[in-house]
Amino acid sequence: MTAERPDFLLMGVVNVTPDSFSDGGLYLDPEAAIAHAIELESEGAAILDIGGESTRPGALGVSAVDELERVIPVIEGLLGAGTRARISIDTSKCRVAAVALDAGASYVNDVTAFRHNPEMAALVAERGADCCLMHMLGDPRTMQDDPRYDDVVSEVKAFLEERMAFAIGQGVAEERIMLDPGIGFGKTIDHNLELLRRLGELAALGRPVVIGTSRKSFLGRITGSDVGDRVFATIATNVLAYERGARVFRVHDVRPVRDALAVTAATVLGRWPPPSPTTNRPTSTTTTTTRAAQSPR
Ligand code: HH2
Repeated sequence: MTAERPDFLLMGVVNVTPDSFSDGGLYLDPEAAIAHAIELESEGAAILDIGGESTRPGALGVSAVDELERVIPVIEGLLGAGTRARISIDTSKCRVAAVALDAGASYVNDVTAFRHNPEMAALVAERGADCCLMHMLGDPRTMQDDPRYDDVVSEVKAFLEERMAFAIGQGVAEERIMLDPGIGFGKTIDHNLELLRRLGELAALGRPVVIGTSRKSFLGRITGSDVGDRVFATIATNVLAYERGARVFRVHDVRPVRDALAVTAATVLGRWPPPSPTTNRPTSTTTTTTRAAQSPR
């Protein structure tokens, strides 16, 4: 046994929204969101992804003021509680990202890859923040209306290359960039499966690949499982994604995915690190059963 750290990171999802597809309304109260985030950190989340706007298909936009009212108390509360996890702000608005970075976030997760607010790239560069650039076809209102590609993997890869070049052109250091194929964002079930199957082609871009399959509707379509009962399917996709080169896993159910990936990584690498002190606190393995939102992803 060696004392090496795991070579993957878990990004715990903290949705401070009334309408997220799997946990909408559960963590709208800042105290509930902070407690949930602390729980996710204790289960092994190295990054806490705080979002104040749902991107589920058909979601209506939220103003920057409303988004800030939701996320800033949570970021401040977490830092006040002494979190050691990195705080990610899940937003496509430059203003929200700027205030979140001021409040102590150090990672910007933009599902529009700096297309919604191109000036966000310069902000990320100036602050020396890390960022995740994600692929989406269209926007959340329309993205699931008959999405089409000639070759989904090549097109997503070309998009991510172009967005990475844009970010670098705006001064973002290449080593600050992570890339995400955007599972469920303008993709059919077959598109999602092909992206997972050929994820190695995206990992070949040389930047850490982030993958977000957690509880998404294609898993429900394949298994018949309700949104609160998709942790097993989520694990299958994350294990496959790790094996194909993904290294950051955006999940709602941190503990079960952490255990699955620890064993996967140990098998692939032929060595196994012991759990770090922040990740070995015993917690319930029961996954949260949540109400299904109106629009499945
Ligand atoms: N998926 C969601 C939101 N943000 N960010 C990245 N980088 N990758 C993803 O796959 C991704 C993401 C959607 O999940 P969730 O936040 O649970 O739902 P909602 O958008 O309804 O709040």
